[in-house]
Amino acid sequence: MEQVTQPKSRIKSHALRAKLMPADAAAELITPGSTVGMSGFTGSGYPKAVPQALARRMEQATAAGQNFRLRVWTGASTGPELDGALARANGIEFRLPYNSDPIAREKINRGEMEYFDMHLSQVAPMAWQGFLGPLDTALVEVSGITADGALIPSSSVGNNKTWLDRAEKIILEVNSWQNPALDGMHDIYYGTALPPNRVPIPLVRPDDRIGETYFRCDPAKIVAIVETAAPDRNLPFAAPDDCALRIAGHLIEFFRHEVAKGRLPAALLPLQSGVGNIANAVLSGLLDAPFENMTAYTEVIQDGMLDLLRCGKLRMASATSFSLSPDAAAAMNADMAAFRHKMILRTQEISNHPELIRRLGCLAMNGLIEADIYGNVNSTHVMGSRIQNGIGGSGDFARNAFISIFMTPSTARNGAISAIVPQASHVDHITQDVQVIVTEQGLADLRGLSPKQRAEVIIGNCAHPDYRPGLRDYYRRARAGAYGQQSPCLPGEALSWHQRFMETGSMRA
Ligand code: 0RQ
Repeated sequence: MEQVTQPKSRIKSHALRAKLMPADAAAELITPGSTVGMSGFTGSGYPKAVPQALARRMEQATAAGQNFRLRVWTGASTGPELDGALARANGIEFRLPYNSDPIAREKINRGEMEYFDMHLSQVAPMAWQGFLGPLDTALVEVSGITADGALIPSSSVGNNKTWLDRAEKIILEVNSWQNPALDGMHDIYYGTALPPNRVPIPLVRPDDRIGETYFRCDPAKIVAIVETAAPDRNLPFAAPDDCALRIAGHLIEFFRHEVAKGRLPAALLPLQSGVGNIANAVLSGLLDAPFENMTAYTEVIQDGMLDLLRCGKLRMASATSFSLSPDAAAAMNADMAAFRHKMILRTQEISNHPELIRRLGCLAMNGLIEADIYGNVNSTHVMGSRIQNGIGGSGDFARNAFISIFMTPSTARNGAISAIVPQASHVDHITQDVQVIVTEQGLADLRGLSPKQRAEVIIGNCAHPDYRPGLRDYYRRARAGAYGQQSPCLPGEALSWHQRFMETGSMRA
């Protein structure tokens, strides 16, 4: 008989190997209506087999006229095998804290799924405070288990520490696709507490290590372990288009100016960069910029950051997750020895901690859906009611950054929508938390400006020329007819552009 060699197991603990089972059997241990804390942050480190087994159970339940739905907590967005599969099976009753899955988005916007969109730094503390209810099961992907039962984290850390601590029972997926060199890269801090017992977090530089490399885990709580060998699924980035390049150009020029004025050091300050094509274009733009020895204190390490690390311009990056295109992930995995000492993955309550962001003085760069002429920013709701993704970490960073920057093309949907509007249809970041707005048209430096001064600069520098006359006309009439002159507005008209879009498909008059 042909001899089959077993791949070397990533589970070094003999006691825990006894808990190995197929994904379908593990999914049987999760009861309908329960709350499951899953790993996953952007398309990294999420469980890939058990959620699909759960989705099959959910579909069978539906076919039998029964209901099988779960309350799902994660780190942030996950992949199609988790959010996509469960949402398609109509299996998510409630979801927190950030979602970018299109099927789940559709369910939320149809009112078929409850979604608690919250600051990412607040998920773990709220779970500990008990505000979110009990956690029945932690379903967490790890990249290995040591001989003494410690868990080697995967390509994202997210809220896993909290899920493992809080859950009544634990199901692990051990994914041998993950690079073994992840071992040693993580920094899991166990010093957080609830008031009145909180103490300062001893991190003063982005490269400080303040915790442990593994998750602690009570082996008695582990009820199942499933082995997988499946890739993380992040989407590829588009090559930066002209618009993204122009936004990047304005921002880099601004940084040069701030360095020249002595307001930023030559190495800048720790960078935080949101996800998406524009953020990635800015990072790519930094490749040719004159800043050396930069650092990043951010949520996600994306393609552009990897390039900066590779050429040495970025000295190190601290995050809670990778968010790499398939090509970049393959390139990193092939060259992990060169990268692993330059990267630290932390829990998201530390990567996004307001205390640390304020102390380090991060330069926060995030995307927006729309900004109004006074600088209030909507990051989440299209036309004020339809969720796009969620606030993610943008609020954690924007309020506490050294400079809080928001970036966007000046129009959306082929010019039918202006990203600069008379009044934001929903506000995630109040004007006080927004210091710079950048579009391909230009950059508005709002620091030290009153609302009326802000309006002049935002309309003049950021709005698309097609929409400037309309914005100026509205602002002029608001100056003439508003109830007060601090932030002049005409309440009956302020959202008329959005109304026009909903009626005609365009904001154009
Ligand atoms: O819709 O995909 O249907 O075409 O919004 O817009 O231009 O591709 O931009 O990918 O950078 O996303 C704010 C959503 C921007 C993102 C947001 C529509 C547009 C398109 C996407 P389609 P783009 P981006 C750390 C930081 C909150 C979380 C955050 C985000 C889609 O940056 O989710 O910052 N931010 N996290 O058509 C109507 C407008 C629109 C609009 C864009 N004015 N009106 N639709 N769109 N502007 C990361 C984490 O926390 C994990």
